[in-house]
Amino acid sequence: MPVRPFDNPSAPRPRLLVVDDHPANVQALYHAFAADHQVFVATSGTQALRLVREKHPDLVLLDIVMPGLDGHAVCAALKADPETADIPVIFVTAQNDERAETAGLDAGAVDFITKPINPRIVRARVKTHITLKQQADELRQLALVDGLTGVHNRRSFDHLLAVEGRRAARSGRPLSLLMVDVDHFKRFNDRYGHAAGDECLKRVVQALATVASRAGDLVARYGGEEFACLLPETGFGGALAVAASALERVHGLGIAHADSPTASSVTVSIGVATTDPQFAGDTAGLFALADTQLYRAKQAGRGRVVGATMERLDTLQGAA
Ligand code: GH3
Ligand code: MG
Ligand code: MG
Repeated sequence: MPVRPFDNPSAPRPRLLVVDDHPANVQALYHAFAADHQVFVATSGTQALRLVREKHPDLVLLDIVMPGLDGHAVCAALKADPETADIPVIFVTAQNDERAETAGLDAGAVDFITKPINPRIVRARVKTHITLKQQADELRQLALVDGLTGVHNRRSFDHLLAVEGRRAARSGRPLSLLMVDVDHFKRFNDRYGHAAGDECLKRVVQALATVASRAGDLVARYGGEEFACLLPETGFGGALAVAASALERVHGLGIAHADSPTASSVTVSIGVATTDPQFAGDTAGLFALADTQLYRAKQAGRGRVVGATMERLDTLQGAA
């Protein structure tokens, strides 16, 4: 179980943004947190939005009544932007009525504190909400990362494939997918044991990450001993080159596999698929094509790359 950030002296100090147009209020909050938080200060709504994007605070303490952009508007803007929507906002305001409180919570605030502030109460509430935020971040992260190899898991891959598919359809740029499967891995486990098998998978992933290393490239564990490399803005030739490097890198690891009929050390088979210029975001089609190529690579003797590009839609028209 990871150490809770507040109990860990080496963890970075939580980052707090204090927003209030009155210097006296800013000072009171600053003093309540300066000892064990990194505190940023904004005196207007516009400045607050800019600082959130620059400083990525863990929590925002937000005054409601301010000239110009008020607290409700700032909170709504933060919640409308996926980049900032998860940052907890606590309203700090002199208004002590239920209507204001409800409106604040409706705007997406997690809590409400009234002025004049009681430093101990504000500190306790802030601590609670930062801890909750950090725990939620950790869970989100765990849900997307493969525990053994540290790369994207299948769930994360499915999501990113859809995102990149839409991007490729919009931009008209190609998108390539490599499906990589370790050859005769059952026999590897049978001979060397499951722990050695796990170690082998980790090293294979490292080799894949080395070759699929351009900005935007991603490696995922699709399942068991099967991996995916998604290569945005990469055409068929480039994808085949990456696949050839991956083949070589894995073989170059020199992990002994005495029971493999393919080679004396661990090999992979790779299926490559690339979209065509008319790609309409059919990521299921791209995936199926890569999977078929992987199957063909296995059938053709393993330890090799087989690839294909998606057929142009117009070549299918009139076929019936
Ligand atoms: P092929 O060349 O046709 O791919 O043969 P294969 O033996 O690799 O394929 P098969 O699908 O028959 O077996 C896959 C094996 O991978 C079976 C399973 O025990 C092993 N495996 C799957 N996940 C893990 C894992 O996380 N750790 C270890 N050590 N082994 C795993
Ligand atoms: Mg296999
Ligand atoms: Mg397999």
